[in-house]
Amino acid sequence: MNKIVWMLFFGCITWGMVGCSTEKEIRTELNSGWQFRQRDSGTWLPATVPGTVHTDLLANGKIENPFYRMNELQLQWIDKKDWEYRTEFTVSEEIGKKVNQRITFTGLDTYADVYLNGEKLGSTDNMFRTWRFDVEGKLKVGRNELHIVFASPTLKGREEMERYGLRLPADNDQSVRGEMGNDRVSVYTRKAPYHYGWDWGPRLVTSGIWRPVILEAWNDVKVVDVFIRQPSVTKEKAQLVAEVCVNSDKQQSVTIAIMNEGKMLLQEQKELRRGENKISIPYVIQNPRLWWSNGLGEQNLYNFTILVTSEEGVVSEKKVTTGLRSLRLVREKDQWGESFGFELNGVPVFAKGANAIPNDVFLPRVTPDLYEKMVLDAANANMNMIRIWGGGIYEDDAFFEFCDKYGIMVWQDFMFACAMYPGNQEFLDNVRQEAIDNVTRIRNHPSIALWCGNNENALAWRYGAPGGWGWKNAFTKEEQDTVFKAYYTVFHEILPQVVKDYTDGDDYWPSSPMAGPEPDQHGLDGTTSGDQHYWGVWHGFRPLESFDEVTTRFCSEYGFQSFPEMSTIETYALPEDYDIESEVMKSHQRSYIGNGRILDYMKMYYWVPEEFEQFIYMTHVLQGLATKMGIEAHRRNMPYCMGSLIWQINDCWPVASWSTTDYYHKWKAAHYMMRDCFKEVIVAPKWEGDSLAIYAVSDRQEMIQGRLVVEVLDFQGNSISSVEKGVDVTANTSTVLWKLNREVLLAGGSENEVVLVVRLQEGDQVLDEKNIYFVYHKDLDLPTPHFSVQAGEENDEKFIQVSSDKLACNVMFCIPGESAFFSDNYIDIIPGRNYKIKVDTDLSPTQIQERIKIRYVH
Ligand code: BMA
Repeated sequence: MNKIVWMLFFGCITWGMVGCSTEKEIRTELNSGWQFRQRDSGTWLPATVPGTVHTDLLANGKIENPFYRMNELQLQWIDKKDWEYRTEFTVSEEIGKKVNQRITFTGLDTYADVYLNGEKLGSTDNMFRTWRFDVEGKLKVGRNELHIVFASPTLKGREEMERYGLRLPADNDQSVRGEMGNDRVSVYTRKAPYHYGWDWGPRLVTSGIWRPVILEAWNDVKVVDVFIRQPSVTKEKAQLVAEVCVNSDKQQSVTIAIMNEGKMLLQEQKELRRGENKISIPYVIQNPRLWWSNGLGEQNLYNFTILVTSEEGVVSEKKVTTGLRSLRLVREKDQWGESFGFELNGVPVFAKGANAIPNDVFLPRVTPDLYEKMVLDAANANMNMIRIWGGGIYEDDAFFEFCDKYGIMVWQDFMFACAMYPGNQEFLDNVRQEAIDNVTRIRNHPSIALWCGNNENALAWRYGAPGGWGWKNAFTKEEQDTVFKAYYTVFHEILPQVVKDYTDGDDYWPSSPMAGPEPDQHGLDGTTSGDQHYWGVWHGFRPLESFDEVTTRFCSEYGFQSFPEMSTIETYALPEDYDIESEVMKSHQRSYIGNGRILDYMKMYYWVPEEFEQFIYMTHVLQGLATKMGIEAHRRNMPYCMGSLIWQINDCWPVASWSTTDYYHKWKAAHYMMRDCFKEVIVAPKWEGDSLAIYAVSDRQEMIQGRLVVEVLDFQGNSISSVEKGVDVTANTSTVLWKLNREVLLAGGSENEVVLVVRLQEGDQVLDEKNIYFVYHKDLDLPTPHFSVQAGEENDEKFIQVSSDKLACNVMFCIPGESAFFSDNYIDIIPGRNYKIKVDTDLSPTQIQERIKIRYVH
């Protein structure tokens, strides 16, 4: 064994024992001992890093809970002030001896001056960027002080606006609430747009050190980055290229090794130059274990380690976890226009999923556990895709790790939404660097499916054509050209170039929605090509049935609001506020049409209960119905339509919104219904004139030979008519299995007093079952049911067994004051059947039995 190989061998043993900490590199976080205060005034108070000014003020008892009642309004002064943070830390002799020393701020929100031991390291102006400062000669062995001064983001934003000279549109910026008059300053600052308010979000414009601070020290070699490119991946062979970026202080010879789970894949000797070295190392993995999305197969991951060994032993290393797959957006001309769908390892995948916003307005509160909960909520609802929407943030690494783990593909927007942005060189350079930082950070995740320029900017501007949101009217022709030039530069030049240069040929889509990137398609919502945000339901007040009338190749947004459940309302409102028109409830409803829309749709399909809690429950039922109708319409329309992403899976505070799980990640009715409608195989019956058309939609790769059973029951559970037949369910598409005549099915029964049960079976296994009605619920003669509920426990699992003497619709179970999770909820209960539902709770069966509460549609 020659010397280098020996060292490598030794390095690997060390790695096996202590988690591959090389002796040479030191990395430590500087997140403790921080204090903060309003700039130049008051006493220093303890601060949490990562954190925000708002959460630090809250922790010190200086402000009330911003989410409670209307406290938000009292807190608008915070973003008009400057704030400062400081900490002391000790540097060891060992660090002091290193040639290279660097402090990295992985997230500063936003305008900050950074000082080390009184000396200015630099200024920052983008919360999405990573800020690295070389501190050799400034860092001392012993005591050091970091001091960061944050300028008011809103006042600085106003300065930037004035400097730019054009007042750009930003419809969701709640400037008046923020005591900024009509100064919508959000777009001039590279900071999460939703901090300035949205139609589901408060206006709480934070400042702070929102991601960790890291001190690194090393001697002459450091692996700065590794990107595992995947030029070709099939089930026989993965051809990979490790793009390794190594910094070296001198010209020297090193060995670079790639290991997989402790096993050496290859090693190569390389000559390093002084400075940055970009090294490409091709390698092959035979018969790779491919990465699949949820429902299609396993989420196999590979843990690669890149080790650099010099004369001195292992000097630097980096670990990369990735999955091997080929994943692309397919846009091909077809008989209808142009397709828009994802293909994973050669399989066309219908994208089932949701849009996501940040999980909190105060971002550092989003722990890895919360990310896992959110991604699991998606996976457990049979989703395979999440769109990270452009008004939030580029999420933490943890989010992407969980997406990799649970098979959730990510549609990643860049952070621009519902606005136009400046085009001065400084801004453009800032955006370019932001894109490089984030693309580089997350590009190894196999879950990344698409990069998208922005949310709805093109649609809203609709350059060179009528329509849009009327923004152009505020500008002269010359100004319009300036605004559009800035748009074009960012979304058609800078961002696609970064995606091209820094990824492995990943797909880029300039804006969501759009019919196509060509100039004549600019800003058109796609129907025969591209993607679509279908807001005819809700914003357009069209009936829920219109989901079926409008064609879409990929529905990247649609949704329907509801209130959060009662236990969540109780966290922000008092009983005296329990009226949706009260000031407090209204301030937790940010859609200006929200309450009215909910009421109008409720009257269309149900009726409006007088009692507050029953009304809140009915909003869930209504949202569930809309969600079901949307998903079924999209899936029925497969393969014309290849995606259905609901707006939105989560909330950033407790609020009435389109979310299917609320701020506390509680499942609303819509989330349960989504789980059912996103199953691998569904029946999706639909009235078409006088017939019931029974569709089956299958994501399975093989044909299913099944049995379809259709039964009409009265509300006491008696059979009125029943038919069945053998059916072939075609693989990976939608098929009409049967068309049945309405009158024949009714067999003389009353349409207001019957339920139709459609069941698809494979052998004895029920693949799916749906209840549908001949008329809207508001026209049903619903009886008063009497329930029997028995709680029990089996193998440490609690459950309830429920039955009813008469039909009951959308039966909801809850245990007030407990966060019990019911495996099924909001279900129709058919008389004569017994429903066994698991209950995740610490309560005993007796306590469940005593405290369970039931609601149903009446
Ligand atoms: C969509 C989103 C958001 C908004 C939602 C509901 O188009 O992109 O801007 O919250 O509509 O209005």
